[in-house]
Amino acid sequence: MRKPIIAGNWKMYKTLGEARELVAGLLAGLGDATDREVVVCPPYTALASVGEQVANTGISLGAQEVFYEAQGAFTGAIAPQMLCDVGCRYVIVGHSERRQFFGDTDASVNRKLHAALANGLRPIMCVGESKPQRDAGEAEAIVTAQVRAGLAGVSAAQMAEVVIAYEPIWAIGTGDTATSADAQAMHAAIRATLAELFGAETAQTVRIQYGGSVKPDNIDELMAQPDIDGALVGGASLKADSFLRIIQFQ
Ligand code: G2H
Repeated sequence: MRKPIIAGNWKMYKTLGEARELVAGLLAGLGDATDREVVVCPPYTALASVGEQVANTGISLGAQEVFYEAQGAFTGAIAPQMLCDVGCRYVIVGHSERRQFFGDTDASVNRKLHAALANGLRPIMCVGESKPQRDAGEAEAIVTAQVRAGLAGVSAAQMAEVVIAYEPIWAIGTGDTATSADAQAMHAAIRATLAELFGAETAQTVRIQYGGSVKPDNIDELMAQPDIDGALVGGASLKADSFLRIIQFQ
């Protein structure tokens, strides 16, 4: 009942030409499967171009970040309506790299999530623990607290538009993936938290992606877990062949 969602987070990679080439490769190999959703999240500079390229295809457009104000003197920031204007359907909020390098907090992530929802964008809210936190046995407490804080003030009805991405920080870009059992355990804990917040029925409908060194050779095992509903893919989404293989998980 939860449609799997595979999203590529290109991070700070791809010029316009490179972006067009990658999307052309994806469109050529995508086929017409309708049982899974595919999203690409290029850097801001390529959003409009990729937006035109994927219009009316099986690929949806997402942004990697958004600011919570509608407009104003906020140098360097991008507003939700600007993302809608270039065809975005999704936006990532609270990626650990934004928390680490750009000052995002649970409170700012929550404001961005609300701004996205208010403008018809579907937020992909990232949560995840660091290695020291995991080693200290605090992973579940940290992650579920991030879920509660990031979703503060959101209604059960709005959760139909929200995707959560569990990305253990120690697995990001390192080649270390959480074992599928560890990932499943955290996804189940996140779903239990959603059940507390919004009721069991709503919790069963929310899609929870795994992210952190997802690759063609680990996607099938991850997707076989009952509470893993998709993947947020960084490095392996930068080449058409590897991203297509991930999209075609068994
Ligand atoms: C985690 C992920 C994408 P990677 O940041 O969000 O990146 O797959 O390169 O670990």
